[in-house]
Amino acid sequence: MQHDLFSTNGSTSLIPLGEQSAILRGYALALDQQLVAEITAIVELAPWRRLQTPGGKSMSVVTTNSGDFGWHSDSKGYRYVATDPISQKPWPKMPAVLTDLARCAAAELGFRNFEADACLVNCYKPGTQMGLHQDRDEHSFSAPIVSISLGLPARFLWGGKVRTERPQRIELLHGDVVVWGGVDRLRFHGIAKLGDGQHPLLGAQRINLTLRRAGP
Ligand SMILES: O=C(O)CCC(=O)C(=O)O
Repeated sequence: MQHDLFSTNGSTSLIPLGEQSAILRGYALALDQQLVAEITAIVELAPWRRLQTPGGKSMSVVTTNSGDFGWHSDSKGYRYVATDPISQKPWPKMPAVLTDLARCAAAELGFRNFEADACLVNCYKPGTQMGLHQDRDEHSFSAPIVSISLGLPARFLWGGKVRTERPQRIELLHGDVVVWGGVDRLRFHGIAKLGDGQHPLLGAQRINLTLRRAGP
């Protein structure tokens, strides 16, 4: 039972979102300092950048990546790339703590043997947001998405399979992990405008890590 590693304090509860999706409340809490140290190391090698949408708009959040593939957006479209377009080097290696955490969290929802090969790291400052979207740039949709929240609380927008379905708004807290896959894999989701605040570990920001299987 490797996933006991991540819920040793017994504080994790599973809040269902859909048939094959849930919030694992506090699942990553015991690892928060280690995760922040890994993010700091990633950002040293692949600094935060503000991506442009294919239509030329600046994204609200700043991002970076770790793993075999990194999510990128510019005038050529949304896609995964194997090298950082700024440094022309491979993205920083995915830390084992992230692949292990993602595998264990996915298994909690019944998605066995999830091997993430991409981790998109998003940094939100108060006033920034992420609009409703689907994660659909991956090679296949058979693997789930595992999303880790750190820092300031945020309202997660959890929509349906069509953009027009009104999303639920659910609070995500420092240390929460959201998993969605299977019939819920293409649900629209986003983050409402982040409120002001100061988090003891991260200050006035929220960092989100989404672990995906981007390649075959
Ligand atoms: O910040 C979040 O919790 C969600 C991030 C997200 O939807 C994405 O990176 O596709």
